[in-house]
Amino acid sequence: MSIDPSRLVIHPEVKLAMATGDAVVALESTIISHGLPSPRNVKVAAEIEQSVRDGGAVPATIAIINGVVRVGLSPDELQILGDPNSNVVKVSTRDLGPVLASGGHGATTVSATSHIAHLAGIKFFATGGLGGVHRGAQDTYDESGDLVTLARTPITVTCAGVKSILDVGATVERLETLGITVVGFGTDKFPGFYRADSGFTVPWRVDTVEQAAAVALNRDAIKAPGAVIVAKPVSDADQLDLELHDRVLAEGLAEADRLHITGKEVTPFLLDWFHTQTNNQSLEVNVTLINANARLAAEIAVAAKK
Ligand code: PSU
Ligand code: MN
Repeated sequence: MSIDPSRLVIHPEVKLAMATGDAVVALESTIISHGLPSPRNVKVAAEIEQSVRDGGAVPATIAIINGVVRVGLSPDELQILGDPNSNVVKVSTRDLGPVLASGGHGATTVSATSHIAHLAGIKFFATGGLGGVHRGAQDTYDESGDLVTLARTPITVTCAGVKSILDVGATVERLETLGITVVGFGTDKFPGFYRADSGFTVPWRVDTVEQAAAVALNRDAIKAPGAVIVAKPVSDADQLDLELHDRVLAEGLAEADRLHITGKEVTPFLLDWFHTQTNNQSLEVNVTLINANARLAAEIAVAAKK
């Protein structure tokens, strides 16, 4: 596939890795610009890339810088994304055209990152949590664009499930309807991001990176159109205290409602609420799990090339 080089630039290290058949893992940038507080976000962005390297793969963080999609970023570009004063737009797939046309900066969500990674030929992607069906969606229709993109994008995404700020049961149902493969990594439970067990189950389970790679390779062989989600729970020891979690969640949902927060602002608002209201305990869980996911995605990508 030929890509217009004035619109999309693949970092030389990523290009070389792909040309030589080395493992590459895509990373999203919304988590940097809109999911984690500054200045910690820039440090975490570098740590996540290191976790991919520790797992034996080359990281390709994806974002839009000055109206150009970048697959693989320089430290300066990570800095721009993490700076609250750089006017970075949250970019889902539908926002790609307008943000490129504007010449501005954009942080890509799971949706836009999956699309770009697939376009660039990258098969593995690690993130913290997917977007999903919001609570009250039966009235608001608020369902993340992540789900429909994952329904049509053959990529393997390692994540810790979805956050309990969402309607987890409805999200699990939509993943099924949309034909998105879900496998638990070492678990039969659908992970709940801050908590290891969301209370819902997964339809498939793998226990090794070779088994996860086999699912991805067989999906490719049969050209199933949708994504494979490898759902890895945070360890029991690292998860957020249940009582704290439930209290902060209830208060955050009530506050979002009171402030009439809607649309793409809902997720960043609730993430920030969790971080401030738990005294950053949720932040530590978030950082721990994203690094674990990045490393696992790299190991699966390595296993897939054997
Ligand atoms: N869930 C998280 N952390 C995040 C996000 C989701 O636990 O940072 C980000 C991801 O980039 C995801 C996006 O793709 O939020 C979904 O936003 P929305 O619900 O507006 O589609
Ligand atoms: Mn939404």
